[in-house]
Amino acid sequence: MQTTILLITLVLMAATLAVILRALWATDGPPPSEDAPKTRTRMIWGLVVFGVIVSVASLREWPHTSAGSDAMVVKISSGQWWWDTDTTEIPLGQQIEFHVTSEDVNHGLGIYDSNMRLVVQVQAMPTYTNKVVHTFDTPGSYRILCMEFCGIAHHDMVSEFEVLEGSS
Ligand SMILES: [Cu+2]
Repeated sequence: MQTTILLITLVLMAATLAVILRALWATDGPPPSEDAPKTRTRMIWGLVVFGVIVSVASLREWPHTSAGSDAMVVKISSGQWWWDTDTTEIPLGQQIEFHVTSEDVNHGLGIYDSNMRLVVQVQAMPTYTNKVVHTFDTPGSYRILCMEFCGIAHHDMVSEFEVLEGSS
């Protein structure tokens, strides 16, 4: 998936660069000053360097999508209007890779801590399994709420699990 996003971004960057080059080398308009070619070249290289820096900074492996080999997989399926998790106890400090899907319509998985602060979110989509990685560093009760209006009992899509110290 990351590779696909990277390739799409590079293609779009190339298209953007082509448009910029076309605009810079357009022959319409007032005659250019003598140092215009130098300025143009500097602008082009500046844009290329800027684009590469932005791409590298924003598209390298995202921490919430790359699980280590020792990550614990927790499967969560959903439907109108329920969540089904394959465990209700998650070990503290253990990297968790949530595999999230839906059996009917789109839902939004939101995991909230005991202060109702959102700590993880990902879309639950039919016929597709989204993955999101998180390591819980605070023990306690966590709630799963639906973040996308999915019908009359959307507000009832609530589930809970515990993050426990010393369990595995
Ligand atoms: Cu919902």
